[in-house]
Amino acid sequence: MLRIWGRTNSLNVQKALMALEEIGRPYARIDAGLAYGVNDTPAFRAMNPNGLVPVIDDEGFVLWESNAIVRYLASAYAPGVLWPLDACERAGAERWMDWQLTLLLAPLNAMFVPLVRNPGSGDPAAMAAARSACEAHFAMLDALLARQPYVTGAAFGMADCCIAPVAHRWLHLPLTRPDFPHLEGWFARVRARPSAKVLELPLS
Ligand SMILES: N[C@@H](CCC(=O)N[C@@H](CS)C(=O)NCC(=O)O)C(=O)O
Repeated sequence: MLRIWGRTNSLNVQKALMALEEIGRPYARIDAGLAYGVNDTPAFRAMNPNGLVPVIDDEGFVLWESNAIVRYLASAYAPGVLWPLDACERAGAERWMDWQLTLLLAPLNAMFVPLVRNPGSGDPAAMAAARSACEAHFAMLDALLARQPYVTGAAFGMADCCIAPVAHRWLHLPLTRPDFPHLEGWFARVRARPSAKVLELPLS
């Protein structure tokens, strides 16, 4: 059976869990990271030398990096469903996945950590800058979702698995947000999917 290592409150783990739920492949999850430890053991580092979650082991195929995991699961088990077969649609989806990792995540974390994980730990100026970066980034996503129903394209797909956990954090941070109706409409559609149960826990 496929195994996945990672604590459920990690957004990177949630991406992979969402993809697993979508493809319907049975899996066993092993708690790892932060209070659970495990990710600092030699056995774990033999799988992922970064010592980070998530990691999957699919019948001997070990893979780390959340977006790579989502791409693997989508292409191996859901071609034409999570994984767009059209090269342009697939590249368009991958662009938003890369954008999430390279541009969206850092400012989101710069707010999430001081607001939720280590309350009061943030520098106010850095938090203000992170907040305006997040607002600008989510405005881009809102504009995309005004033109198409899902981040992946016409149907729910791999990019939605990668961005939903980040949007979930943003939409539940204890702060006042600009009105992004298309983002919120998309998130409501995503949240109605059975796979979104992996997001249904308080931010921590
Ligand atoms: N780029 C990596 C980042 C992985 C990462 O930063 N994982 C965090 C959790 S979100 C982690 O393992 N932190 C250490 C810990 O939980 O102990 C990915 O997308 O998989």
